[in-house]
Amino acid sequence: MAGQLKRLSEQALAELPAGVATPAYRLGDTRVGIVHIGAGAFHRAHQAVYIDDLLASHPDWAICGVSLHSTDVRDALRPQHGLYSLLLLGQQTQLRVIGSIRELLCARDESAAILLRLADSNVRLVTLTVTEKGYCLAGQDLDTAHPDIVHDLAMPDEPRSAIGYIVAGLRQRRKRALVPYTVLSCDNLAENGHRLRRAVLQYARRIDAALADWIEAQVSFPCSMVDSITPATDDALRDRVRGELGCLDAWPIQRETYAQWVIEDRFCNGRPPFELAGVTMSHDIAGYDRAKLRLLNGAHSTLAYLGSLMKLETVADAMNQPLLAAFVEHLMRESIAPVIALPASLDAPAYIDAILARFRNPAIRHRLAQIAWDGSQKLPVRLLSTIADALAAGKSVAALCVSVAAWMQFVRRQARNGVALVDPLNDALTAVGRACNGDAAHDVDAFLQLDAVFSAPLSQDVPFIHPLRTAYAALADGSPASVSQSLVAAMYGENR
Ligand code: CS2
Repeated sequence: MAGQLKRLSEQALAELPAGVATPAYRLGDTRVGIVHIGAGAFHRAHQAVYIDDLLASHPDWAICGVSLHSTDVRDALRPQHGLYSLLLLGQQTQLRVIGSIRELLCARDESAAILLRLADSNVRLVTLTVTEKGYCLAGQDLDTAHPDIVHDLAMPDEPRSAIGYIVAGLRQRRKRALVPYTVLSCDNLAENGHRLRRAVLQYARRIDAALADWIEAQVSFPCSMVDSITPATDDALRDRVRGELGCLDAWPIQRETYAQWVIEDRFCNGRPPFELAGVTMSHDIAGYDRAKLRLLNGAHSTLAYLGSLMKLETVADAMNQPLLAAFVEHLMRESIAPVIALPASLDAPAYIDAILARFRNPAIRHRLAQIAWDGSQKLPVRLLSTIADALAAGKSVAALCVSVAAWMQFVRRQARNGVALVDPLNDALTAVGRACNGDAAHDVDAFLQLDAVFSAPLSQDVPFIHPLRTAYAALADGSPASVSQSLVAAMYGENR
């Protein structure tokens, strides 16, 4: 029974069942060299695992995991000495205990300790997974009206935002004549390093122009591409891990076996030997980034909205619907791959095959509702940029418009049912959703007014608006029958 089980801890490691992989190093032999902002499940399932692979031979790169808002991760993992279990789901499953997060801090009540860490000369790298909205951007620029940015500009020594912390740390290092740290975005955003650099510089310039000049000259912000499907923790996982571990882990996580990390090799203060852990170091990651965001994530969001309209629960459920599976395959092969610039070395058909197989992974229950979160932030990078490229190339956007229209119908349905969206634009989206009356021209135009999602010229582009209205009308009430009809129409229309 749970009540009688010991908690996962450093002492418990020696007693774990033989099949459970444990850290290949003594926790006490490592030293914090990385501060990671946003210690959520994705970080723990991805970057922290690569670092876990390195610590036995390179103990100076352990992680201090920072949460900006919630104390949950810290409170769950601190009593476990930062240890947590990761269930890898593939043809065979593997349970592994990860030890690379050696310190956990929460900004809510440990701000001073975080700032101290950022000023620690042993820390040479700051990494981030704060999701699209954590960058506080309006378009390409820093959103200076964002409440956290307004707060941080007024009180730069007591920051709330990731940008505020990065700059507060760099400010202290400059004052103490320390070498700055590299700032590495690990978020699923196109050109993540460039965006982050721009936001940091715009913020720093408002505080201290000389500081901004120093950051501009001294700090590197490499881009990176991250990939691994990581379904949220659920009770089934907790139960399974408890059974296999024989002790209690307050927050186990899970992911598919597959993982990829491509990092631009531009570091201003040394770096872990990432290659040894299977990371691809590159000087041009834009192509990899585009392939991943536009193909995998574009298809994922498409399945999330169409599948939710059809009242399906998981990605695998959606892939079990032959028409839906055929549609996302068509979308990737015919509508996305031909219009985006992919890396020369990438075998696009094989990459798409692999994505389809990953979506079908029967070992994973990846809820569509989780992928549907934050649509207003995801749509521009995952789908709208491809639509802009297709239009520029004079190609049909009919199938891509089905994906966008499905999001609109999803928003409309949630608003009608009084269900709040997990989305920073929830209020604006719900207002638009409530004002929809089912007339495609009226409803689509109302959505297109949302500048934060649809910027000009796309929002005024007739070759986009016309098929979008058609797709929206075809999805009608979002019933499985109307969804199926609209998929057939879009595929047929594109093949003509
Ligand atoms: C998903 C991603 O939730 C989502 O929006 O599309 O988290 C996806 O699983 C990862 O990007 C895969 O690397």
